[in-house]
Amino acid sequence: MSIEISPAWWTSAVVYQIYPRSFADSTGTGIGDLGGIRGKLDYLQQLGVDVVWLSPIYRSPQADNGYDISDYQDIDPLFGSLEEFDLLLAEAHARGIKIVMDLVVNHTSDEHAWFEESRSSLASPKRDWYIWRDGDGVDGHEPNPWRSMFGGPAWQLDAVTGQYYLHLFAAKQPDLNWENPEVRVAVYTMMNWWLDRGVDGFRMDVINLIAKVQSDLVGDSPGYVMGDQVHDYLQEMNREVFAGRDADLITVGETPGATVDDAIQFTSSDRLELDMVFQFEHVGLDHGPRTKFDNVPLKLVDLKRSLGRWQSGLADAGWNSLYFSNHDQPRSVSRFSDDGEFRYESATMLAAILHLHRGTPYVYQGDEIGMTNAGLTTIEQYQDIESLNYYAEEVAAGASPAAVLASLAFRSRDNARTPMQWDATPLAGFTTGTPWLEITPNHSTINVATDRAAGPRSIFEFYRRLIALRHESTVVSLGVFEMLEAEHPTLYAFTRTLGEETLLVVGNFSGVPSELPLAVAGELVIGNLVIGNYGEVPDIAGALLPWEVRVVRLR
Ligand code: TEU
Repeated sequence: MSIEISPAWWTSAVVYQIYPRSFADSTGTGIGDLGGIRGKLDYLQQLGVDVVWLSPIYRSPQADNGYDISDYQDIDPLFGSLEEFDLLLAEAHARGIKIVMDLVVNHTSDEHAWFEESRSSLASPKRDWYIWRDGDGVDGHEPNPWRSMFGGPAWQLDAVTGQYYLHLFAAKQPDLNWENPEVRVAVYTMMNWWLDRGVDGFRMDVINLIAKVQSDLVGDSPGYVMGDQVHDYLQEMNREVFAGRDADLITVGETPGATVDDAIQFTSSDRLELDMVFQFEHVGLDHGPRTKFDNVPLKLVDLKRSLGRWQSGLADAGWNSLYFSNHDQPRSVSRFSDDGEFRYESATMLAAILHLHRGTPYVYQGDEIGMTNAGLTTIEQYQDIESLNYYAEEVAAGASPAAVLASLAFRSRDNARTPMQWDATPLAGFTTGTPWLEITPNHSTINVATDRAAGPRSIFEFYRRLIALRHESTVVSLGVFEMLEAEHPTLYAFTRTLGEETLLVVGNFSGVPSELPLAVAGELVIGNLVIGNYGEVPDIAGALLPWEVRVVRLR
């Protein structure tokens, strides 16, 4: 007798990421807030998303826009209060939208009470909650040569005790010591507190970095930090936090550097760790060898090879999360396609390609109206700590400011963090105050109101249809993925098959018509159009038009 196991709900769900400080400001501070989000719940319901992931809203000195938390069990006054959060949760739930919190537990803020206690003396009961070492007496005296992801050494000398603490990110983000069971209990207790309050899951910031390779913490080994204990910790977390209520939750781990094999371990359902992870391979393909700011052109065959490997690697063994953008990445329409003449076609083609892979798609706020990179030209316009540190380091090392600014204009995280463009009015309907980061001037034409009035050329409407398609169609949520034409330089083509049903998806990653290989062309003629960004095209067999995408049902 075979037992039917029904697929997890998040296989047919779509997640929408909100970067709260840039979404909607209800108080005129120039910074988005919870009231602003509440005011846009109808908008999100119209789009049809199932889950909203909120980037951090906890109390924080905001050294890294909230990814530096000083109190895990409070809301930063910039964004509102716990009472307001409860309202948001209730109003989202009433619309069938789940709320996922960002869980940042690789590190805290240096202003968290735990760290203040830890740094106070060698004998502090919380000394061992963070990672303290003596200097090694050579070079810069840091315990080892690890570099912070935001530039400079990953170790900060603390005058109080003369020891160094580890910070993989900014000096204001000291790393917690997960080896210490008290730390783990404190984190699990906090997570349970949020779940008891009604939240529906967690997006876990750099969760693969919590387990340091202890032998690397001394000496000068290159030390990429993903110790095997990470799996023990996540299984323990699962037992202590998710057990008994995991069927309704969603957990996604952010795992820079994770391989397909790592991801299988994190997401295979029998291991009881995470539902899915954000892998980074495909968003590193256009990085130069030295830093992510060395921009190299992306080859479509590389993107297909990478995403194709993840599709086949996790097919029966795990689950993918699907993303082209988030608050750390450039805007996808500017990065991968044409954000000018063919912006509508580009944005919708990218969306269709992404959403029709097997996995859970993530929509980053503004992508659903085709928002573009920011176009910043002076360093004074930037706010992001990573961008500012990079600029200072490079210019100090002799680079030309103009060249560094050109790299930032393409790659900086601020490209995705500009305020949401709601309408064409001077402050884009985002705020009545002074926006914390400049509003992109193109908001006069690229905004929600204009897009939604665009009838058949509304990007929002295209997203809405893609999301609805995932809800209605099990071939979209569960179908087997097969890449076609892997070596074709401009076409991205694949099928999804479940039982008797097959969908064919073909996108043109170029601004000129792409001739179709015969096999694909023949199939396109036979199939019925499910969704496309040029409407019903008469010349369906010949070529794909610039940035065109067609999805057809073959059987
Ligand atoms: O990001 C971790 C990460 O590895 C990168 O994406 C990082 O943001 C950076 O771009 C490296 O060049 C997470 C958060 O998403 C990010 O916003 C935080 O700054 C970071 O962790 C620290 O919490």
